[in-house]
Amino acid sequence: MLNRIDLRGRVPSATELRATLPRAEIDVDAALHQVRPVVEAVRERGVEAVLEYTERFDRVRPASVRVPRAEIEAALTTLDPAVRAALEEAIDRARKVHADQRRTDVTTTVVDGGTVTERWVPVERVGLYAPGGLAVYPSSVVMNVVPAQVAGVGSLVLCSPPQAEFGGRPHPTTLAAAALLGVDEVWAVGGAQAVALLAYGGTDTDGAELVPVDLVTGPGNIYLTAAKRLLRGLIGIDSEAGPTEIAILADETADPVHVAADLVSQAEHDPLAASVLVTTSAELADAVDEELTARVAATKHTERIGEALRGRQSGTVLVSTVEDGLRVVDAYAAEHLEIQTADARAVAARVRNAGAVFVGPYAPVSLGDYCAGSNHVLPTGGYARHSSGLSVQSFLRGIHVIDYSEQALREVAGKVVALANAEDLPAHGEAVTARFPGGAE
Ligand code: HSO
Ligand code: ZN
Repeated sequence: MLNRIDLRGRVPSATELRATLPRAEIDVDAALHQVRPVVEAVRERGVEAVLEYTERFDRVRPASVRVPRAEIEAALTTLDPAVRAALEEAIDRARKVHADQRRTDVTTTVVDGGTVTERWVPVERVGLYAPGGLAVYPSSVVMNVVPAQVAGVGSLVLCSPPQAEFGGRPHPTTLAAAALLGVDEVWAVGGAQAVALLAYGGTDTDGAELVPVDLVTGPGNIYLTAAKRLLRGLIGIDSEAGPTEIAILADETADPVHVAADLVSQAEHDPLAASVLVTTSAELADAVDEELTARVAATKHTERIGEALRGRQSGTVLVSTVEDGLRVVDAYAAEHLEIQTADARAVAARVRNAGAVFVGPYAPVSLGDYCAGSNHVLPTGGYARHSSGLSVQSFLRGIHVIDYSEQALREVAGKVVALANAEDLPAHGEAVTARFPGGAE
């Protein structure tokens, strides 16, 4: 089922590997010209334009875009108790992990009387996006809201596309997740319109105001991503999200049933999702292929999973050693990387590039998608080479606070003047010497 690339005997350089390894080609720039008029229209005409595009793209025209608070609360009454318990567990675990990861302010005494403090300050107002589309993503509400709340973000607004079958409101499970998290501002708007509305603000049909946000986070389709790219600067954004990816580094000790089940699980998201197996064992690769055929036929979303697994973005890479496998997965820089080898912990510790690493046979990616406590908004498309997933840090800014006494400045005045003159910026030096009319020394 999976395309095979045989790199046994010779592992190419990282640059060559990047060109060889399977990856979906997502051309965000190509979507920009479709998104630009949408963003412009929302800037000029606000909610009126939002409703026009909602009607066109979501095939529904809600009476208002803001979801009344009572409706958010009401979503809890129809929520399946087992799903409620699971969401609560997911929230608790995510809070526990993210709370431990909040940075604390650090003050460094550089010299007597001279300190620099890094103060971590939360972004004031944040727009979080939870996609609709092929699946419903209440878990993504959790993964966006929890780190923002732990960071101390004062004002949160959630956007999610309206669903025709729910009267133009976001999916009730998405609303229920918002209620459980204490988010009371939800707007039923999706795609590029959502990002534009969050960036520019707007007034709803009933007069409710959407106050513009400072930062937008959360995954979405290519149009949402294009809108984020267009509006970046006016607003901050998290890393751009492409189709989801799983890579598994496995040796002959891996169980082909686990490997196949995990490859299928992420292929379930999208026909463009990538499932990549990197293995030292041709026997395992064969067994996984066989298992995939049976699993894909037996599971619910056969069609899109089959498309994802057969797509050029998915495949099996054969390597001679786990060492070579590590070079391959580092070059690929997967959103999710599972290590299913002997001594998985030691192998995992050597990984350099991945959005998240799942260690050993009992840490499947779907655990991380919901209930590990880790965040599931992760860098895709090789972005793991330079970016991290969503975290408390994504919602904080580090402000350096410089506090020097007269004496501390006096001691270093000559050095500032020397550097200022070296850059031919003498007024910089004069800003220091002006404070010491009798001379600094
Ligand atoms: N695997 C997705 C997250 C997700 N899975 C949400 C299920 N629901 C991207 O990390
Ligand atoms: Zn998933």
